[in-house]
Amino acid sequence: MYYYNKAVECMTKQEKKAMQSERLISVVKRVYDNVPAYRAKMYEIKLKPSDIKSIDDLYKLPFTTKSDLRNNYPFGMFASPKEDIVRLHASSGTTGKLTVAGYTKKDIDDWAECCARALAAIGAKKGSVIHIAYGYGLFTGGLGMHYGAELLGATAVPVSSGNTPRQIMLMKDFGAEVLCCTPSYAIYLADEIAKMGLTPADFNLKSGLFGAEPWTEEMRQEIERKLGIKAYDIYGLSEITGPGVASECVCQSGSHINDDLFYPEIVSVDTLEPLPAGERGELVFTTLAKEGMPLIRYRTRDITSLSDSECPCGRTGPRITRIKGRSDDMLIIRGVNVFPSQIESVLMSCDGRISPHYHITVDRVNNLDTMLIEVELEPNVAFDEVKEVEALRKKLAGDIISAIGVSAEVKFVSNGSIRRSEGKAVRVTDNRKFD
Ligand code: DLL
Repeated sequence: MYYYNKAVECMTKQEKKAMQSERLISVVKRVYDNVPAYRAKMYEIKLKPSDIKSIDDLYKLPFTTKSDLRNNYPFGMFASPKEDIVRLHASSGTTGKLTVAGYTKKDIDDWAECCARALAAIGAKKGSVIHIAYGYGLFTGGLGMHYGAELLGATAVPVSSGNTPRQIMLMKDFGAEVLCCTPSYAIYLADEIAKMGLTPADFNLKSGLFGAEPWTEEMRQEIERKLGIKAYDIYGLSEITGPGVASECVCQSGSHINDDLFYPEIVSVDTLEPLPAGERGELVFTTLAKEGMPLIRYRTRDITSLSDSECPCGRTGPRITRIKGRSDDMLIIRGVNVFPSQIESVLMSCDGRISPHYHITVDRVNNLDTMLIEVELEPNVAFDEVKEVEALRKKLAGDIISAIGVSAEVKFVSNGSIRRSEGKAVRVTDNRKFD
């Protein structure tokens, strides 16, 4: 096992709690003194910073949502003077205004450490070549991993996204050991590598840190098989910091949260009451050490559960299970909640001939919700007879009903017709009008 900062990553629960309590007291004071929006929220519920005496008092504090960020666009949530902000990032999301994040020098250092921890946890070290194909720019993926790689002493290759043939050439020629990109782009890269007549043996790749979008266990197996590597999950969001809020170790049993910096809660989506470990709900974070834009009980909208069972790696922080999807990209189809990731699981476990390239279109015809799943078959799949294709299509449709309780029309589409993405894949088109 390898750690970047073992003292913190393997700290006892009591030591961690003392650290978290001390940090919470200080961050609450910081936002109360410097962010009018927080002072107003606390004033409304008659809460003073002195009422927060330990991490156990967290539940007394109000939640923060994306609307708070939007209402205070662009810099209204900052708790540091403008001249101390050394970096801005922003995330577009799928709707509305950008949400902006501001970082002080110390925030950038802490974030770099999170990414260094993530890389170290999967075996990267000084000298490892890290191919960073996350976008560089306002999106946090590229620069986040970049600073982490450099802090670790590894060799960062800042390829950014796009120009796939060049990516493949550089990965091969520079001897990349770790690939960092979205899981959907990893599959795309793998398919392009195969098309070029290359195999995993032509590369020096050992592992990948994949995140920025929901993916499934089946997708992990597919990436591992096609690229001949170990595929690990990395989670984060720009409001909290960027990649590295949590990430997997070699045990592949959930992402360890850097809870010395980001305190997690899981709350019920309906009641917002905190839920115990193991129960699925919305992930909420309180930043414990951020200066630029500290956030208190920030509702991520990501649906997951916490696990505090022991991990063989020795890290003591709680882990999040794979993100199931977002409460706001959850589809409600004929009254049933459906996450695109559930459909992906079915597609990928039904038959080895189905590719991970799919698109879901939801519509409303005569007041009834309909769902069309267009999916490509693996390249070079040949059927002897048309009825075989039809049988596979029927099997898939049957598996979907049994798994999610909603029927869908399944259509096999020609290879390459599903739009490929170099960043976050767009999996769903919802044509229903709700207003
Ligand atoms: O996606 C940061 C990031 C970059 C994470 C590179 C990992 C790797 P945003 O653009 O602000 O930041 O989007 C954050 O993406 O709330 C989740 O809904 C989703 N997301 C991020 N990582 C994962 C993951 C970056 N591993 C939003 N699994 C989050 C599932 C993820 N969803």
